[in-house]
Amino acid sequence: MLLYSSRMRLFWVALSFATVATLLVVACGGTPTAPIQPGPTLQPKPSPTPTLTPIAVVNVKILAKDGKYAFEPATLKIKAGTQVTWTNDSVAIHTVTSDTLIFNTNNLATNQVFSVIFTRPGTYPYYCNIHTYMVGTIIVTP
Ligand SMILES: [Cu+2]
Repeated sequence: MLLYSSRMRLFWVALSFATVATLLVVACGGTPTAPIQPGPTLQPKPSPTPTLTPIAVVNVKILAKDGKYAFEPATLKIKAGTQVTWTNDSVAIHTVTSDTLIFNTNNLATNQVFSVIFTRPGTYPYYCNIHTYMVGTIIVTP
């Protein structure tokens, strides 16, 4: 009698394990019952921003200096609304890449230019993605 009851308990234990295992398989491999989440809705394309007219244009040269490439001037203080134009005056390829990626260029070949109009006061550090020692900062005051 004791043996039978013990076997019965084993049976039930085994059965419940089997049930749990079945549920797990269904949970893992079955089709999800939750509705499929729709992908992010497409945002309407923003209308083109009106062309800003800068209050001034300041140039930064990308050049070779003391055997290294550099942004010249490396630190530039400007008023909000000023356009900064970088010109690659070296024979190498460079980028002008914001640390926070608010602006970034493709590779700038010799004599290629890149411009940004800075409208918001703040400090904007940037670097060259090819020569990461090349760094610069634009400081924009109100
Ligand atoms: Cu560079």
